[in-house]
Amino acid sequence: MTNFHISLGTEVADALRDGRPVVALESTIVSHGLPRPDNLRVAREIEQAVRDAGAVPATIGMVAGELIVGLDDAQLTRLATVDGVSKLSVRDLAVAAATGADGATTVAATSAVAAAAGIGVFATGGLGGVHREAAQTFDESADLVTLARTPIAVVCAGVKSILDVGATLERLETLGVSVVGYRTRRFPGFYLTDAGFDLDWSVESPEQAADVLAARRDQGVHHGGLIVANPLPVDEQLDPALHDRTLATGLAMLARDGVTGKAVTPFLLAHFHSATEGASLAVNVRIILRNADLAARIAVASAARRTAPSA
Ligand code: PSU
Ligand code: MN
Repeated sequence: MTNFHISLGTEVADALRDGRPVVALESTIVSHGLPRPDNLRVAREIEQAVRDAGAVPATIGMVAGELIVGLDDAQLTRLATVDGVSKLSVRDLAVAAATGADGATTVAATSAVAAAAGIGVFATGGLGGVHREAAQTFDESADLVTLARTPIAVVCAGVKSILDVGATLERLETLGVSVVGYRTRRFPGFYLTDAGFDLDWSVESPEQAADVLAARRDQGVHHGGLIVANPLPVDEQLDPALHDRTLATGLAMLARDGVTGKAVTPFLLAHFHSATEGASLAVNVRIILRNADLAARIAVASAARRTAPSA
């Protein structure tokens, strides 16, 4: 595991020292994934959802080159509101630190930093993955290779439906990343409840997810992530017809405007938010809040197992 120079927020430091449950949260969804001014309000709501379920939120990001686990409200506000916040994947962390940048961490960077800080559970919206056209563009999110080597449980609503979901699942298999559905054997597609692919495994409760984490420790699994795929209920998903139309126009705009690289995901998310007149934003927020709640419950169950005298 990488040794990052990390500043811990006070509350997070206390919780980790005492073995209390902590949930890592990413900042890219705040700075690049959600539109202003909703993003700051939602960032605070995500933290509150973690607290309501009994865990301590640790939102991760970089402020003036300092890598922080557990941003305080002023730091969170800065990443949500100032211009020029960089989107930081793992490879960017050192460069951004050395140049004193403000940056928001992706799933990849958040996972790596959280694991290094000793946090075992992380909540996000949707993972990055293999992009459509990846056979030509080679565009595959660093989220995948990072999860192959990082011991963390990521609660997400599958991968964003803007991706090639089947190819992403194949890559996760190759990379040895465990995938379990939460109360489902169908892989969710972020805005959509069901992305159209079966899963081999599911867990039925936060306690069972904690059992999986405990079994990994017992088996000496010190690298490799666990994806807990938590779908939206069908009646809360984005209307599939609206979704498909919006995706088609978004992909056409990508090609027309020549958008590539790390700009692709923020571009498509922003297109969804404007083209659906806020419908996708409401769905996106629901996804993240539900995942924060589930991640906190898993962290609570996991902490209880670690502190309980063994039977
Ligand atoms: N999930 C969301 N909104 C987002 C992202 C995920 O609901 O903005 C971000 C995450 O930070 C993820 C990143 O790691 O998109 C993937 O970007 P890329 O495809 O460039 O790797
Ligand atoms: Mn990419």
